[in-house]
Amino acid sequence: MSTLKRPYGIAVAQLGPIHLADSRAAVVKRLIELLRESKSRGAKFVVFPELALTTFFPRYWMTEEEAVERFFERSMPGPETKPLFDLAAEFGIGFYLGYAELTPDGRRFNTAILTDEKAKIVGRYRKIHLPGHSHHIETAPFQHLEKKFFEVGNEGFKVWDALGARIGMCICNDRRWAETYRVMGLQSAEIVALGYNTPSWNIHWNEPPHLRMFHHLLSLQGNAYQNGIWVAAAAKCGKEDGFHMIGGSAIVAPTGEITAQAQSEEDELIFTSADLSIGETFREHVFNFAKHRRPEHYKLIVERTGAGAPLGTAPD
Ligand code: CDV
Repeated sequence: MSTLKRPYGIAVAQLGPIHLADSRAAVVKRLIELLRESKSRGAKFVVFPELALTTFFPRYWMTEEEAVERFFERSMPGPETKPLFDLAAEFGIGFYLGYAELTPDGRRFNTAILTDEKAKIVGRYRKIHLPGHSHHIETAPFQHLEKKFFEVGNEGFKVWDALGARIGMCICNDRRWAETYRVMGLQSAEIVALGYNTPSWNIHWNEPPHLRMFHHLLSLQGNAYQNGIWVAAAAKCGKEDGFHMIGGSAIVAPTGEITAQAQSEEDELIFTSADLSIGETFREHVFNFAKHRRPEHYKLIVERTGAGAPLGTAPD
């Protein structure tokens, strides 16, 4: 018998590389394999990566029309993804799945969905912190064209009562911003799910490569602790047609401790039998928001975007 107060099986399904030549059907087969393993481990919820159905295409310069034709989904589920939904419904497992969304009126978002036990889509998140640029950088070894191919998400950071927990979603670069988690923490999030594609080289500055993994884990761990939440983060990683991305998929407890971490840069399932009550303890004590937060002193957070002049004056 479990000694956990609120046991909850969380799986993270890391994906190894998806090459340009790989078909959607082949990728969905891999997702299904990972879903089967999630079932055998006892997961209630499995997290797949950002843009999980294709290669990380924002690295390539192309027109928006070409990108839409090759990499965007017009419906979810679509004919290729339906087998994943069917099996998830049979298993009674919910999932987070990232993909490039084309809306019926032609808008483009970097999106993740949340499904319930019947594989019904109950939540949608459209990426807000879009990194990169929209112009062609001739000198770079690859591009990061999220600002060209996607609009900034227009639905905010939300939390859903689903799958027996309060679940929030964000995508990749969002995980580096404290605001992402706090907005969900203020909606009593218990689990935050996210997928990512993080190139191991930064095309904008000469960042030492080892910092990529350090900052990834630091962001997950610090924000899990400061909000009393479980964070489940799924990478797409390894070398996609020669372009390397970091692995390090992880599940982090509200203590800030890593409870599971991927070892490879291939398809790999990691799992934690989480106790959701650990988060309750943190939210009742050190991070009891209602008791200790002082929003009257946080106004700059919503009034300013970039850093500006200091407010300090000499005391009377
Ligand atoms: N897909 C991403 O959002 N990647 C960014 C890279 C560009 C730094 C990330 O934050 O991992």
